[in-house]
Amino acid sequence: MQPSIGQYLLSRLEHAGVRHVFGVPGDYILRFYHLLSQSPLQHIGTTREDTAAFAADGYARSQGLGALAVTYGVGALNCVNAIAGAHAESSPVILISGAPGVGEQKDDPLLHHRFGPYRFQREIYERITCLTVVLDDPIIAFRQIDRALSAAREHCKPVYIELPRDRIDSPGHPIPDQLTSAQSSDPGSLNEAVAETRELLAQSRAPVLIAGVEVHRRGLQESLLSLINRLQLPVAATLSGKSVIGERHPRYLGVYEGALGPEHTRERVEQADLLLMLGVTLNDIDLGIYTAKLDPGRMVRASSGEVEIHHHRYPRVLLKDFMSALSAEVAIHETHIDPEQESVAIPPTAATERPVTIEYLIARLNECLTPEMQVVCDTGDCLFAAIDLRVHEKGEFLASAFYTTMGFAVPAALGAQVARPTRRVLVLVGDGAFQMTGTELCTAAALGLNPIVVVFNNRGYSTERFILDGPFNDISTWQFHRLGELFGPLKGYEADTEIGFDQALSAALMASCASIIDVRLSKEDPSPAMRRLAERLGKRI
Ligand SMILES: Cc1ncc(C[n+]2csc(CCOP(=O)(O)OP(=O)(O)O)c2C)c(N)n1
Ligand SMILES: [Mg+2]
Repeated sequence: MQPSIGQYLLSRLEHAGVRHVFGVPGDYILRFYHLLSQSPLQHIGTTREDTAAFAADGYARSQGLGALAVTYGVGALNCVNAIAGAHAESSPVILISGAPGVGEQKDDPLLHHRFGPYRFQREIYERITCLTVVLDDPIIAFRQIDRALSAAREHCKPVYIELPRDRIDSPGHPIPDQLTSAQSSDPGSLNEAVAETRELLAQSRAPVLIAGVEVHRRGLQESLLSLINRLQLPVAATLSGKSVIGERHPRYLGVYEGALGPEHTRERVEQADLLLMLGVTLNDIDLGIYTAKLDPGRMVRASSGEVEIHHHRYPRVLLKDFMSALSAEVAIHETHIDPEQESVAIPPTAATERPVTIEYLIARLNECLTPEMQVVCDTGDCLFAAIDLRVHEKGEFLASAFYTTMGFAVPAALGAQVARPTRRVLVLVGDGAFQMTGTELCTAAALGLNPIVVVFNNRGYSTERFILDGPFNDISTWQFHRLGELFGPLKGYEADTEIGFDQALSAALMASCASIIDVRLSKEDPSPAMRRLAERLGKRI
């Protein structure tokens, strides 16, 4: 017997490596949830749909593809911000939305959750996904599912699958695979781009490689490492690409973010006579609000299917092909061997009874990070402070570093840890961002996961305060350390002093359950990058 459309969708998700589906049920998607409960996939219930989408995004960034299932209108529209973020940040999330049945829609009735013509929801998602499909025709539904899943993977973008409820149990029709073959490089273009880059590298006396977020999304970290080892180049990362290379690698220079990033990284990058930029997106955050001084005349930039060298372009060159061809063809160039140890040593930090500061907090976290830990960071000063965090070789740093939506970290950490339960997750989040989506910590606690949530509590929206202050930046005070009383197995700590923070962090590291540390920071204690950012943005608005 042919599988139903719902069964086929679940089996293709499983085949693509998806083991969990996040979301909140509703009557338009309930039949799909029933099938889900009978399948090998596990449903992870969340408190809201946007957190389900952030969790699926964290899951996708950790293991290649993430999925959520929600109801029509109220559920799907709740996900718009998070899916737009996945689109902006290139994360392959499969959004499955239930819908009124094809038969129910026939006379255009006013069914609950309707907010306009039934096609509107799909039209909204057409703008923020790489493909939308409505599975209303059993003849082509299986092919539509195959196309959607492969588009998400190929473009590293979210896709939207609408499932009318009277089609969930309809048998579909297997159609011979007619998928268009995956994108490929143009051999002539690739060869010329590699040859010119090789030539430039041979002439260069002080080249620097900048690695960006696309290297992570395309799973090219190993290829990057072999290229660096072969070329012996010093390497910086952009903020959105942070941790594409282990941040304790001897050739790592740190995060380059123009005038906002560390000075020693800025100097090395801006004094380079050749910049090899791989998978870098030129957004305002990564360019340090356009304080970056990157001369196109010294640049080779490979990303988004093309290579740009100085002021000319080689079209149809995929990043992965360019990196492997370069690695295979380039000779190790002696002048690139830099005897100086690039990585910044992390001095041990002695605790005192002084009030805890962001600088202290980051220094201490640097000492405690292990290769098994990954860091998930929210938007706010924690993101800028994290520039100085050094994630280990196999660790990872996940953040909404370009789209910069608040509320990303706690749910994305849930998704990341569900995807890789052996990794301990350290969550960095501001008090304001925690108030948006921190409720999802109850889901992590209930699942027996053990994230350590560090709340940068500066009593309000400090990022905004530093740009333009007013009473609108104040928020209500929460007793973060008491959330365990509500959320179940969750240990809470408060820390005002350096010693207090050390004790809380040690206890959290020892605990087998989830922990939250409420770190009371002064309102006047911005990270160095935040101070520089606020100066820039303050002038603009
Ligand atoms: C969803 C969303 N709403 C609003 C903003 C604008 N915004 C950027 S940072 C910020 C303040 C964040 O406050 P908090 O989480 O406490 O971090 P802090 O800036 O205090 O370190 C705001 C409101 C945003 N980035 N995302
Ligand atoms: Mg705050």
